Amino acid sequence: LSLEERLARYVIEGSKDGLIPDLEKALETYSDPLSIINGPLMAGMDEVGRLFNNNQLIVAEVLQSAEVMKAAVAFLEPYMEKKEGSTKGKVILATVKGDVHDIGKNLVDIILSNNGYEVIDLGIKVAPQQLIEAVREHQPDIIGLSGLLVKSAQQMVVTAQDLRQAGISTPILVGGAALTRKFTENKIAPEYDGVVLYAKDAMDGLALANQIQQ
Ligand code: B1M
Repeated sequence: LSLEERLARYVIEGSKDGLIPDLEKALETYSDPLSIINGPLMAGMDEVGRLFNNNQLIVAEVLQSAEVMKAAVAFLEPYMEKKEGSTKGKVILATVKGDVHDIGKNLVDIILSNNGYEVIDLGIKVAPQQLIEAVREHQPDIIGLSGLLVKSAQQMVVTAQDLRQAGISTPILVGGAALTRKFTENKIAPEYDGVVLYAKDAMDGLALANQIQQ
């Protein structure tokens, strides 16, 4: 198997045997750590999603795949480009109520933190009320919401409504596999008084955060 295929395999098989040496090799051949994540590791995760959908994997196996992805991200994180200096703004991050998927959110956390943002991560399954309290306490410049389940897209609409009712209009950045730009523009944004932007991946999230903070 090629290095690329092996990296995808670790995620698909949920095995860490040989992962770190291969990641070390990949650091020499790929242009940057993020392209290792976005390339072979994500390809592996997509295959996991496909197999899971076809009932060829069970939740426990998908959990192991997630562990491999997390271990890979943790290993690669120190090699990612970091911009030191003044803080560009404060971001509150959360995976919405009812959703436990956090790999994408954690990636967004790393990318934003490495690029001058102060990130407050509220974790997973964050109910609107918890978010509202955190916004009042921390006064962020941006609220970042992640969700991967179809029901999470609807939960984002509810969250936007609850934030509006609480008098909050801080710009919201949304992302996650269940969302689209269209859904964001047509269903979430009309329920909110502030800006709502859709990010297709973590780097897009950074670009949009920079746009908001200009
Ligand atoms: Co689940 N899961 N899962 N899962 N899981 C999906 C999402 C699913 C599509 C798989 C499938 O069936 N094909 C499916 C959803 C179906 C649907 O709603 N339409 C699904 C399901 C059904 C479930 C359960 C219901 C299964 C069950 O229990 N029967 C259950 C739900 C539990 C719950 O949330 N209440 C469940 C559980 C799990 C595990 C716990 C086993 C595990 C998660 C572990 C963890 O996160 N700690 C898991 C996993 C790993 C997946 C898949 C395979 C991979 C997700 C992932 O980590 N991708 C996933 C299938 C898939 O997506 N292909 C699937 C890698 C990650 C880097 O990508 O999070 O998309 P992602 O982030 C991207 C972008 O979306 C974006 O940036 C990242 C890339 O740079 N992004 C943002 C994300 N958030 C952002 C926020 C931003 C900006 C960008 O700004 C704020």
